[in-house]
Amino acid sequence: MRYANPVLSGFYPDPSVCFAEGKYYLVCSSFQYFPGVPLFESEDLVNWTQIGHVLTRPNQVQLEKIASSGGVFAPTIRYNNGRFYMVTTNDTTHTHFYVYTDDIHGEWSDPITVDQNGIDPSLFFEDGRTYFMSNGSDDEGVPGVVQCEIDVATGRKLTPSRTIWQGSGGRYLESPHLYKIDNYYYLMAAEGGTEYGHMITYARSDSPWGPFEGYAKNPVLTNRNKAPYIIQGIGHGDLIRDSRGDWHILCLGFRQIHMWQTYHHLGREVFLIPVVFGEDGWFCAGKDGTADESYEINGDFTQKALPEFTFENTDFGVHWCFIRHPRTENYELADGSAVLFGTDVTLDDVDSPTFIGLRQRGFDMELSCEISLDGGEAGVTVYMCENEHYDAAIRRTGNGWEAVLKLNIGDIKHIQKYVQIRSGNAKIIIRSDSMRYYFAVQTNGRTIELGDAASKYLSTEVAGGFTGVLTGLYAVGQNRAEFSNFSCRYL
Ligand code: 6LW
Repeated sequence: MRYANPVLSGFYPDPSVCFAEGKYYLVCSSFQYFPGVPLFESEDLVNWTQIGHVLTRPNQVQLEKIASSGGVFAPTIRYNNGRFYMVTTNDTTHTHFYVYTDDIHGEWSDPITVDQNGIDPSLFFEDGRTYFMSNGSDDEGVPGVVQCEIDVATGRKLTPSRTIWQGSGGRYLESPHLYKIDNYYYLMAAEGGTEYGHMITYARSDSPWGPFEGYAKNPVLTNRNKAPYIIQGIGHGDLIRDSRGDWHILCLGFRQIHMWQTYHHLGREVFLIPVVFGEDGWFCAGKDGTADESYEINGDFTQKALPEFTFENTDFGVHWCFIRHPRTENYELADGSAVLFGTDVTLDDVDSPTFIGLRQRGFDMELSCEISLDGGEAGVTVYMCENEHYDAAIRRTGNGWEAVLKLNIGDIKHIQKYVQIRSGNAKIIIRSDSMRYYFAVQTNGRTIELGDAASKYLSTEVAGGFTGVLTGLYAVGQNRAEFSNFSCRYL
């Protein structure tokens, strides 16, 4: 079967995967968004269905007024003795913590913290022992991949934290994962930073404590010299064996908006790359150590296209998310409609505006939604963060109603167009391709073009940070906004 990358499109960075009870489970970073840590299930590593989130209760993660791209960094998911573990870092509070569940479709535990520095924690279980590793520096101050043994019931350290590998020389040694495969312990990590120089490297040893011998041809996977090519930034991955015995890396990467335009706004997405072990026990990845758009995988199944996203076929508790902890009294989310009550908190604030969003899943999108509003402002935003977002909205004015397109690009806050309309009832329409967004409003039987704007100003290269664009419904002002007939399709 031939599949196309990314296998999970849109802002789902830092993938980690495990196999349990006949299925694969995948988690991703979520930063300031709530619920935290999206959780996916798959039977074939190619088709991923979101089954919920790991951090569903505010007491599991502190997100109050945290900076965008702070909060929940790269998670790792592992399965041991009938129990799933998800370990991550709240980068804002500099805390590593893990939660666990015995029912992947149920609730997860309260957090258990581990006192080691750095980011990107991972767990490795063997013979009743639990190894905890992250990047950072050890108790002696030596930087690298740092490891200790913990009591998994309490998170208490049983050994000092020791640096076990310092990578192949690239900057930002991150995302370490330890595996036992046949006779060796393999330590796989990312280097180069989550940018155009990103890469995956690895080493092996006959002990989980090292010494580790680096793979002679590191990096084992990178697109840093693959150009011109749309897929860039390949790195931060997890190794997984499928049920047929074939090996793969699930890793992040991103897609530039154009071959010659080094911008990406959809965030870091998930790529599936084949891995082959040689006789000597060293493995290689991709065709030539790079990530391509399409590969063959063994198995008799098909890769499903993205569905149309509507209120009927999405679940507010599974697919949608809030910015930081929502004030739940401001939402009435039912099948078929979403009622949002606005507050004085706006999309420009480092706070929790009334907003529900879905990740933008592809470049070529057609989105529409009807709004019925009694005052203030409500609309649809393509939202990268509080500094970079484009809002197509309707709002009450002193003497009536208007439709408006607002472009927010860093310090530049620009009203592209405003047009008087007759009532607070209108349909917002947003179309996009990789380079631009196009905005329109339909009301009283006429369609009014509000204008268009470049996607690159919502990109990571402009906005900074680690997230990607969400399409969000929002309300601002002391108002009631009813959203209905939501549809979002990818062409
Ligand atoms: C993550 C680090 C990284 O913790 O980006 O791609 C950081 N790599 O490993 C935030 O996603």
